[in-house]
Amino acid sequence: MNKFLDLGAEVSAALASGRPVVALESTIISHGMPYPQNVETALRVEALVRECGAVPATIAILGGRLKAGLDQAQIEDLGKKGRDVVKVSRRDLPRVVASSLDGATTVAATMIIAELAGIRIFATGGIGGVHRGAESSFDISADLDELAVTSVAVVCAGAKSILDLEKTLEYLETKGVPVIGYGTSEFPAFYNPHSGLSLEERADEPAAIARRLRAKWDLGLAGGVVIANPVPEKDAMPKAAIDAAIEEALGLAKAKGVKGKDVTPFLLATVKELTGGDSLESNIALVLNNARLASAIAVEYGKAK
Ligand code: PSU
Ligand code: MN
Repeated sequence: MNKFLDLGAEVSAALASGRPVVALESTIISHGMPYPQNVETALRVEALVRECGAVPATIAILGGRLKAGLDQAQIEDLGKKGRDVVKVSRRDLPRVVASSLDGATTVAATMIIAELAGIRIFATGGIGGVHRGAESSFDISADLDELAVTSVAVVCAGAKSILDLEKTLEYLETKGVPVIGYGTSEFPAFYNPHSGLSLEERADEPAAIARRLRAKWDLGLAGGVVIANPVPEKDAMPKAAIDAAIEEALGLAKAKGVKGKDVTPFLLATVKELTGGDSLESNIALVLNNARLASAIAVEYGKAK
């Protein structure tokens, strides 16, 4: 095992005996949702994964140690610190480890640590992507390049339309990353199941997804897979309301000159403010929905050997 990595006791036992494990990220806790809903959601997600027959492994960096499997007090602490914790993507990992800092891991960094731990399935809310205006800003999330090289399947509700979803899909195609719609042939737009962008790959059963993951990795094709799980209609936000909030948030980001790794947290927080509690409710519901699907895939992946 990697010398910087610590597995939680439950995670370690599950991996040793080949039982299903689902990785969970921590930037969604520190930067993605306000306290206390972030902690409540993280704990509900863990409980749901257990109910579904898998072991949750929330991933973060504490005192410079990579952690796969946090306890309740550690999750509570990350949630309370919120944006004071370093948001860690691939390039931040060495600094945070070498300086013994705490870090909340993005999709990219969570994938890296999950792969080091031997965890193949990961549930989150939304992935990063190609930002609108990327043709001049060059702002493309490191999550996409991570998906190209790190062999972990990411279950998400698509991506928020703070991003250019069409370019995001093009980029994933270029990088050889399969995008599988679960029960849909359309890429979901996070708060809403519809983006109007079609997907070539669809699967209607967790077992079918597990077989595709086996096929990819047994072919020696390293890299991730995006499993796009639409938010249930009952939990979706009306497209017009969310689009208006996103436009306003993008305008504010531009006016304030927000740059680099602060762009995504700024947009997420501003959209949340502008839409009140509704978007948070929707966000929580879709994360739970993704945890349920990821658990089912992890169970099937264990059988698909
Ligand atoms: N999108 C969301 N919620 C999130 C994030 C993105 O809807 O919490 C977080 C994830 O941790 C993701 C990161 O990996 O933001 C992407 O940040 P950036 O665009 O700076 O790569
Ligand atoms: Mn960026």
